[in-house]
Amino acid sequence: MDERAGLLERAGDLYQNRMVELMALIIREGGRTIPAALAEVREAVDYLRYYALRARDDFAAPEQLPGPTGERNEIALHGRGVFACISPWNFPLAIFTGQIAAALAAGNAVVAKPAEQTPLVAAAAVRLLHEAGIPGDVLHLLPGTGEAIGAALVADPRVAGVAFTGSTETARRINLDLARRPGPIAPLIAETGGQNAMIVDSSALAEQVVADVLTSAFESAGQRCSSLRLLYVQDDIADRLLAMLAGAMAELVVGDPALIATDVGPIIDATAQETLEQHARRMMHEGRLLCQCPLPPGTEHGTFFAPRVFQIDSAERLTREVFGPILHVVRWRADRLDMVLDEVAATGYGLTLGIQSRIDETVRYILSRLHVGNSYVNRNMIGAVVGVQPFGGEGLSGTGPKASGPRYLHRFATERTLSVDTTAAGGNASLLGLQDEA
Ligand code: UN1
Repeated sequence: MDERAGLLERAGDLYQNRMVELMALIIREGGRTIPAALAEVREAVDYLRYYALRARDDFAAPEQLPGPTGERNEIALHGRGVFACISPWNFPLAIFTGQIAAALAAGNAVVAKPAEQTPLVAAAAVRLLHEAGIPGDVLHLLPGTGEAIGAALVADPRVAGVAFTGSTETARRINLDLARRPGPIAPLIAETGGQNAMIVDSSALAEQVVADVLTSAFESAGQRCSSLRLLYVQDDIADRLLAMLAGAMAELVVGDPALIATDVGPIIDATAQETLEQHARRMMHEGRLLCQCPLPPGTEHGTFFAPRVFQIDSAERLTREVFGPILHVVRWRADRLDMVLDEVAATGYGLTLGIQSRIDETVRYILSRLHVGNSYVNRNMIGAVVGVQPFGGEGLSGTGPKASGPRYLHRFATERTLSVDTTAAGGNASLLGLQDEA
């Protein structure tokens, strides 16, 4: 496995050397802003290096296990076979690369199906992985639609496992298709959506909350599964905080992501834009528009959507994840924190959570009540760092284990145990370590 790790590290160096070219593609095809594209290339490099490191640590040699005298036991990790990696358009390089790097590091071959919207970024990435020395028959790029290519891949009994990042509905469909097909029982590693909340009490520092809300809700035009969707503000500070938020939003620049001044780029495509428009129309009836960013000249072409904030009475108004720059605000009374927590829990998702409070007891209480994959206290709630903030949710938000966490690679692998009687005739103690060569 050391050889694989070396190739992944070399790919990391190649990505780094081609940073500008990759960024240009991410901006052009994925609509990401310059800082987001930069962060994405760096994240992809981090995945390559992190999984290489984990493979060296966990996969290099079998682990010897304790047992009675005269007997030796060991356990080793092996690749499962061919992994299908099905990735989203919202991190066309980082998540695409992360899934592939993990599957390869664990000893698998990979068929990678990128999102239909971002095949060029994927092709550039696969070219660099091949250039780094990953053989062509070990890593295949298979662009196409989910309905045709994704479904065919999942249905194929030669596929030994699936890594998927995308919607909860699609993850369910993949799970069903895997269950129905003949062949091996294949694991599904799914990272899906969220209905992510930030809970703000009256002890929070309003200036900090506003900055963190802007980043969490509107960076990447809200098109991250980690993005903030539901802001719960304690009544006592809500008027002041929401006025400050409206002021800050008036300064957000929506436009061409290739311009350094742009804060919020476009929506990925016209279908996604229309879904947001529809949701906004419904919110105009069911909630109250608190503020909306101006759309500057030039944005009438393309798929731009003005970031906006609606006040609603309850999270129950949100029937599904709204993937874009729409923030929902719910005000809560100081004696009703439990109602807030029940409401957030009732969404069934558990991806990211923000807590803004300077009261440790409140923070601890909220954390004890909600079951969420990534919680962030007194900071923004996006941009999990590889190896530092392993990422992924529970419930409707995903299966785990967490991407860039210490146990991720293990799910891509199978375990084999070998037991040898070292006192038996012939003394075959030399068999131990045999799995090294497998
Ligand atoms: C996604 O948006 O599909 O922490 C997941 C973050 C990113 C989210 C990636 N790791 O913002």
